[in-house]
Amino acid sequence: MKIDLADVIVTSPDRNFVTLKLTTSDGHVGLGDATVNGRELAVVSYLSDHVVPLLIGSDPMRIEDTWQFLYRSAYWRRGPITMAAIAAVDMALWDIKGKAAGMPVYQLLGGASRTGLLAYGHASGKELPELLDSVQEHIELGYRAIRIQSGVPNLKSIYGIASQGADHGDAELRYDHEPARRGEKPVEEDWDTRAYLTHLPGIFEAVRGEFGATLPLLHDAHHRLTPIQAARLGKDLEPYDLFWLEDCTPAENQEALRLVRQHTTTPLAIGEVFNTVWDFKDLIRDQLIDYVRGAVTHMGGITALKKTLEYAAMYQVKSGMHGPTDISPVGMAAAMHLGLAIHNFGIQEYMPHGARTDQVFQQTFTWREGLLHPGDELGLGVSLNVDEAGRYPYERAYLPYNRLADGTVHDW
Ligand code: CS2
Ligand code: MG
Repeated sequence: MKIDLADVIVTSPDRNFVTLKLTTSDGHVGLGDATVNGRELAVVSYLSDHVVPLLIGSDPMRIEDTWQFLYRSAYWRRGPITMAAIAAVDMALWDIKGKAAGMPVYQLLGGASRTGLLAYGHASGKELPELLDSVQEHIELGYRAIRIQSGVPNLKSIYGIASQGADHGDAELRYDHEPARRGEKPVEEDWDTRAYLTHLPGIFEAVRGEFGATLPLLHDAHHRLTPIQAARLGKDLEPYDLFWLEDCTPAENQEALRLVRQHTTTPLAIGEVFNTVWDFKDLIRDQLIDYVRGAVTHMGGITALKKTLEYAAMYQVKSGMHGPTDISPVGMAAAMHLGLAIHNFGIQEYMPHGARTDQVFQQTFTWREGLLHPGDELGLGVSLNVDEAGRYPYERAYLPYNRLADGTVHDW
């Protein structure tokens, strides 16, 4: 069996997606997600101009060798664009191998270690009443764990608030699901750490008051705090027993989490912007985090994330794979297959995709009683309707960025 065709398909049903479609001499088709939000075309070029010529005529069954070849022969390693390109090839090869072997990918990865994947949903509100309604709504949708994002007084726009879509002139848009704005320039937002740190503990007190002590609650600080501010927030939230506090501080400097860990027992999740095991190495070895947020699409594929999670298992650190709508249905399927097979599964992020996206990508996963399951179709279990994809050409879009009151650029 040889790879005969390699197509890089860009479509923008509800948002931009980049998908690699490999076709073999035996007629097997493999799909891989290569979507990097706001920088999609960079991966398209990396794949089309540099990787595709290397795949044609190669043996699709050699997944590990192909991974090592693409990672080492490039000479220039790591980074979001390179690792998303390698991830797409890797996912497509696992998809092909599952179809050739006549089984779903999770069976190739060692079989199911659980009946389904606990997943969390995204409740949010500019004000408390809206937030409490959103929590109730997600409980009724079957979520057994819920992320809490709240507006902050005097801040116009903040990450993670669904209803802010209307403020950006698109009432249909769930801003927490899709923060990237179509347009020629990124949207500027405002940020004030003191206002946020003062406001958030009261929000969790109210949510616990309303929904009790046992509902698993998560929060995403979205990289905006210094290590000592993150330490303070973690401590202030301890009484509300969070499932996790996510991306509490930018973690290029992995040492930063040591200061946070010294001051709080609130569980910490990090890594959605990471691309290799090296970004996690010290954080895992020194027990500075509890959940690995890496996504299959951004961590170099199933092959690489599986190794990172096996390393994490040695330190009892669990998976918490990134699963926003900018991870395509193919990337989500890959996350579910890996999550079903590994032992140290923690939780899966789950943001349902839009109706147009569901027309372009036919998926077979199930959502039942708060658990996801990838389904038992062969391979990854996702197919791409190329004609439907062709109806939605790429549209430039950017993630917002932050400026402080004095005009300083700040982490978004
Ligand atoms: C977020 C994402 O889901 C999350 O945890 O951090 O929504 C993130 O903002 C987007 O994926 C960026 O593209
Ligand atoms: Mg996040």
